[in-house]
Amino acid sequence: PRSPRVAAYDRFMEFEEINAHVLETVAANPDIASLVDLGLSTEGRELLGIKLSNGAAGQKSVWFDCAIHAREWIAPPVCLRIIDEVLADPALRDLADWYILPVANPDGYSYSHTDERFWRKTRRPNEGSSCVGTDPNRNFDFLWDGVGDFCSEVYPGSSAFSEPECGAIGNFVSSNADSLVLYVAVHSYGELILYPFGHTVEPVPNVDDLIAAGTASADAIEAVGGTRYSVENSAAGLYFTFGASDDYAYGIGAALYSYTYELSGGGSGGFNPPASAIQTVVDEVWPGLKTLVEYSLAN
Ligand code: ING
Ligand code: ZN
Repeated sequence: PRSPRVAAYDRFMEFEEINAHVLETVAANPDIASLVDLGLSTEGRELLGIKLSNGAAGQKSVWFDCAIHAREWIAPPVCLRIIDEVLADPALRDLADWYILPVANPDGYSYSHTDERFWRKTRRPNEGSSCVGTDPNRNFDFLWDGVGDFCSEVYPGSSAFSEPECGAIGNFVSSNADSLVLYVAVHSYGELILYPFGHTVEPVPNVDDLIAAGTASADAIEAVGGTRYSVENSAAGLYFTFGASDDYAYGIGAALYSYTYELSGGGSGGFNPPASAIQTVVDEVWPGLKTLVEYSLAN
């Protein structure tokens, strides 16, 4: 069985359409797909993930989330492409159980469609300030750093996991630590494959495996159309951070393989590629993610 329609890659779907697609996909593939209801966002939107499985007990698992940053519209199509591919290929489901959350910050994502195209944060109001929102990728409960200005684009929140969207992912990751092998957060932009940690350039214990898997993934991406992603420690490759989601998944010992993918950019400022770029990005990144899954499960 297949989804009644595969996802659209010719336009940026709004949140409601993506969630409808997830529900439709689950309904049409009851033997393979199930809904992972992670609860509600601050404004009451449903955090709907999807599980794709061969149904066997004791399988390893892999996780992907997209668009935890609102404006990074190129990310959800990558999550939807994963769903399409894993639905179509039973061998992928024999590798692991796949968990995919196409829109991790639905309030911000919706706001970026209706009000402010380049909105990044969540939409929870900050008490005592007119500046709204928290940077969800500074809000995870691993070395959370509480210093920050409400109005900053990287405001870490009033406490670790103050944002229900982050708490929901954190709760899933920590409660599935026994089976989870790979955690991937899909962002844009930069053509980077980032591995932990964000707070230090000191190599983590399995840094050689993280680099080897990341490099195999980058090679698979490059093989499609020549785009070269570079594999870097997040602190060295970008900037120092605390409370990022991949650092959480790695730092609490849940996923030995943990990454942030920064997809290709486009448009003014980089966060605004045209819809015509979607197909190319998903076509090149899918083989990279498949390779990453294969590597992390084999090593
Ligand atoms: N970049 C990430 C950010 O949250 C990142 C980069 C990832 C930093 C992981 C630290 C850890 O700032 C974007 N584009 O959001
Ligand atoms: Zn981001």
